[in-house]
Amino acid sequence: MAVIEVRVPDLGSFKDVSVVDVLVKPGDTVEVDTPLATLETEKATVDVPSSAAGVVQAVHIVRGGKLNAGDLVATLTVAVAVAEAGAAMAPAAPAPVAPAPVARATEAAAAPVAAAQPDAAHKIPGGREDLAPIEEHGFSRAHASPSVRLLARELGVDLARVTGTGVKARITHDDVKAWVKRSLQSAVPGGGTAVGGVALPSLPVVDFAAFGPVELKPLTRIQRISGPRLHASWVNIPHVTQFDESDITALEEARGRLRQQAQDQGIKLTPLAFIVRAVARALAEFPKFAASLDAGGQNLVYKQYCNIGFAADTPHGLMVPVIRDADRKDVYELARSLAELSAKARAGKLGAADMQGGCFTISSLGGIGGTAFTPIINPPEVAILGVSRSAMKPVFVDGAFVPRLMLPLSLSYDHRVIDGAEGARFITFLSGCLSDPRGLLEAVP
Ligand code: CAO
Repeated sequence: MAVIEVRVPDLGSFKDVSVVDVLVKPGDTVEVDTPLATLETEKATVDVPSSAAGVVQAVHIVRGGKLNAGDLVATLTVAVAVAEAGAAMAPAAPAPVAPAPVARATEAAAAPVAAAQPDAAHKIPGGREDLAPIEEHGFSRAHASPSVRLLARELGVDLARVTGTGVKARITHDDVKAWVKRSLQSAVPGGGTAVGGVALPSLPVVDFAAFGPVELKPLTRIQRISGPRLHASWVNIPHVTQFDESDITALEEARGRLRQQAQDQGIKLTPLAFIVRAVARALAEFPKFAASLDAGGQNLVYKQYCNIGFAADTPHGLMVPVIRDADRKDVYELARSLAELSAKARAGKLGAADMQGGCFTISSLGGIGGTAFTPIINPPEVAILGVSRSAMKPVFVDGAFVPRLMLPLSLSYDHRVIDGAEGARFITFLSGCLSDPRGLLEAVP
């Protein structure tokens, strides 16, 4: 028996190359060309193949370390004849970077198949290929050339999951591309499609019962319908949320004066009626916020009507009834519509027509609490206003702090349609409308 050294082969112009994986440990039996380690240059990953068959005596590198051509990778105990044959190749003349990561054919053929059975956490219903993070050990053992490895890294494909169709099951460029194509074409959980041509990674499946007793309760029917819609909005629309605070001290004084009078007519005049009125005015000033993208995403559809939806919290789940022609209603009529539609929503009596045709949505959590939130746009609309609970705050006015009632506003908009400056202008205008109740109390022409 003799001991031979396996060193880093010629790396061309690359220096300080990273060790991304160490594939053997002392005691392992290796054959000629068994990969001992995987190195990653700026351009490709390459395996350091064993120059002889034998048993690994010691490994001299660590994962994450840096290596240069000629550095010692491992020492092997080999039969004397092998040592003599291999001596010419050892340290003085390192094996050429035979670029090829020369995994044994049998092993390489088996690896992708075994790895192609991901664990439960990576399995997605519907047979979608999962863009799970690359698992380096399996990746480095896959039978593929450096250029295929580079392509796979660029596309985020774990080669261990790809079945090779080349000679001796070698993974080809086309195999990687076909895998990505399958991944993009297949459906995502919940029955949707891959988003914007990109399949979403899956979330881990957790066995909660392993940590204690649990109880299973189904989502409500409305949650099952609205969940995928909210998800689609969240992942399809680039949301920006713009915050502001409106001084509604004067508005609340006016509302206080009118409240009893409204109540006598059976109307509950909450701040929301004024907010709907102010939003209708802001939409008239900034019609883009009531527009929608057409199906091709190349044109904006401007609407000649102003229907405003509002989120209603009901025992069955979140519903969004729509107030038709909100711009043609005064605050009393708006308050009446709000009350009627929310009662209908809570009784589960809204028809489809009550929830269609909205141009813009308001989600008011002001009756409950909170200081701000980031509402999710209700497609095909392009903006939504979140309203939080008003609070007395010290505001610096004319050289002194004075107590003012401030209403927090959160405007989310679709950044494909609305620029940040427009978002800021809209919310500033809206905030100004709410600060001056005279405009909101005017009779509607
Ligand atoms: N700041 C302070 N107080 C407020 C307020 C605000 N921004 N908005 C409402 N209030 C007050 C009201 O004046 C009322 O007080 P009084 O009973 O003393 O008069 C109280 O809060 C309750 O108001 P309300 O909820 O009955 O009426 P509303 O017009 O404000 O809201 C509705 C109606 C249907 C929007 C509301 O009941 C609701 O369902 N809100 C939840 C919406 C929701 O879930 N959004 C989240 C969607 S995303 O998951």
